[in-house]
Amino acid sequence: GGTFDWQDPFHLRDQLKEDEQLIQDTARAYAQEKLQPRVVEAYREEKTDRSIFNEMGALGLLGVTLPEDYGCAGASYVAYGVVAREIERVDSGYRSMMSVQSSLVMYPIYAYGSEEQRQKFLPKLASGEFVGCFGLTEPDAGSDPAGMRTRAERIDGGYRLTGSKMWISNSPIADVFVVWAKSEAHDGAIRGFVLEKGTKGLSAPKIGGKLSLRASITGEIVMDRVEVGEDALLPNVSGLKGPFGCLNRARYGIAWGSMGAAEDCWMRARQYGLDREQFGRPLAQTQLFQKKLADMQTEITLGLQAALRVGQLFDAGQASPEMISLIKRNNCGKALDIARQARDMHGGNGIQEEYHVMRHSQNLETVNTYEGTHDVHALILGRAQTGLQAFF
Ligand code: TGC
Ligand code: FAD
Repeated sequence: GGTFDWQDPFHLRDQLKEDEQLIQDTARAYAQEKLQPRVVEAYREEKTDRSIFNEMGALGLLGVTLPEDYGCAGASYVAYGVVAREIERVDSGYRSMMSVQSSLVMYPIYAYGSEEQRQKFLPKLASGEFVGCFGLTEPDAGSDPAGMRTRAERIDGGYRLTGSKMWISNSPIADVFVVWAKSEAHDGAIRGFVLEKGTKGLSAPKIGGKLSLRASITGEIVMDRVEVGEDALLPNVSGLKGPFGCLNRARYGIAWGSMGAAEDCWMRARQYGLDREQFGRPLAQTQLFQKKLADMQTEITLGLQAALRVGQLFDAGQASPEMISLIKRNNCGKALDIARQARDMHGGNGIQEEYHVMRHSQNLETVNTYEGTHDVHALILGRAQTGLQAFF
């Protein structure tokens, strides 16, 4: 007969390869020892610590799937997933910082960029010397990025970009901006451009007042006739499949990461139930409490196993966007439910910062919305099984 480990019912750890286990250990130790002690204050004060990029870079956690030629670890997509899980166990905002840099900035420069662009940007993004951001969403184009207004006009020797991007993770502290625009020189096709901080007309004001993801800075990207050379264009992709190719990777990582946040809530709710007595017994000795713990354990176990399966298919070159929509949607939705339950199970203490569960719950509201909302992923899955487009 098999043994039952209540924390890891399907022995997920044993399903990882040895190097993936080592990367998990590195990420876990870093997250618990270096990120956990500062998250409460960072969240309360809405402060993003720039040095986190340098720290993650030094450990090889940025762009972990990209080749060693560019200063990266050359690891698997499964390894990328476990890194996301360990970082987000502390805070979704910290995972956001990592996943934007890795999947939305380094990946497109690697996959769609010229060799010069790769050499110029990737090693510095890998080490954390540069911070990157990804501008797709606009004030009037969120779920429907095809409706973007940002445009690139042809000028002598390059392009002039005009438009604004909204809700951009890392933008106020970014050195490198991967932005998507409709390019007049390419029949209006959506093309990617790599902009650099300090270019005339480029600014990135912070968006304040967020009640979610407060440890991760978010801003706009304003492009007021920003002039760049031909070398700013990402030469090797055209159309929405450019940004979507990046989103596939980030969404996949979020499917793992959201489970990390859920696990933290589950573990904390269990411990709280063991420690807290009401009516002469631990809360954990009541049927309702145990049912909630069983539901959490079940959803997390299934969600992680599904993420691992898609990761293995990713590494075999066989993952499809619909598989990723399925796990992004399910795992974010389930993680949000679990965090809200864990908050409830803590009673009044659950609203306090030192118990962490309400911060996770607030964060997961964003995670459920960005990278394609819960409902947008339902429509992607609905289209795939009916052949009918229900977006409009
Ligand atoms: P549609 O007609 O479906 O497709 C247009 C073209 O794109 C191709 N494509 C994909 N390619 C690769 N991977 C995918 N997942 C793809 N999905 C579509 C498609 O083949 C087609 O190519 P072509 O060559 O035939 O032109 O496009 P649509 O306009 O109908 O799109 C519909 C919809 C709703 C699915 C899509 O627009 C969507 O996913 N909307 C959600 C937008 C979104 O996810 N935004 C994310 C912004 S970035 C972000 O949130 C970062 S937060 C990260 C953090 O901080 O951690
Ligand atoms: P909308 O598209 O206006 O959606 C509003 C509601 O309408 C949702 O419930 C949605 O599901 C629903 N809806 C939309 N269309 C349909 C439909 N056809 N049928 C039924 N319901 C529909 N973007 C970037 O480009 N880069 C980033 O780094 C980035 N970081 C972010 C960080 C944070 C903290 C946040 C909050 C967002 C970030 N985003 C980023 C933007 C994010 O991707 C968008 O918020 C998201 O795609 C949703 O777009 P929207 O906010 O315009 O909502």
